[in-house]
Amino acid sequence: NSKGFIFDLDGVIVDTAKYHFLAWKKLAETIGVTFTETENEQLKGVSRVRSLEKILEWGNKTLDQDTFMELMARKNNDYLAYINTMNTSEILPDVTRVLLFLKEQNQRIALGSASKNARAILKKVALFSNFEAIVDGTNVTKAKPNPEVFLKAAQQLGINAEKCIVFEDSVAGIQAANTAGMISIGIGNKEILSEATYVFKNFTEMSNEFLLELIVL
Ligand code: B16
Ligand code: MG
Repeated sequence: NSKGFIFDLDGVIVDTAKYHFLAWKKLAETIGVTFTETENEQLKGVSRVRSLEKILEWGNKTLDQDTFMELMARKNNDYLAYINTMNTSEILPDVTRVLLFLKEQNQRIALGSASKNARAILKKVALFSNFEAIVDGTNVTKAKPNPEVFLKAAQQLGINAEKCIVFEDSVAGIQAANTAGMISIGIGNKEILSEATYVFKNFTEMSNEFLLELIVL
């Protein structure tokens, strides 16, 4: 009895949103746009291109295509400098316990992330080998809430969508999981993630008994 457990990366396994924030803030300042933590919240789960488009919208700016591409590259370089400092201490609480428990129960584990840097991040926090399948920003053409990322992950695992469970911190990601016909588990705020099948503040609140129920479901 094997289910497919699909994890989002940023906000579920690690908190890289703080590094995205620092890198986008620096970039926004160079073009005279203010960028706040509240705005950063709205970029969670959103692709790199769409993130810069939104920042420009908020700041009422337009850029030619070349400058747009150059700024995205600059942001990513700054972001990668932060990623380079990461180690296992940045794995969010109880993520490792959940991954090991699922593995022990012979469950299938995949990553479903919008980030093009997902593989690099997983390697920095030494979790790369825990994932049988990795679908990230380099493999998908349609961003969450489109279910493509999770459907591809299920396909790579060889598990039917209705036998998959998705852990997500963004509203768009929960919607993507629901549209894919998967069980969605929100990690974060109950009010914000109200469309999820279940919501937990973080993995420390999620017991092994609960995981077993998902497995036998
Ligand atoms: P990159 P997730 C997402 O990761 C982040 O939440 C989002 O803020 C970021 O813009 C996006 O990845 C793209 O990241 O610039 O590294 O390609 O939550 O889908 O794991
Ligand atoms: Mg996320």
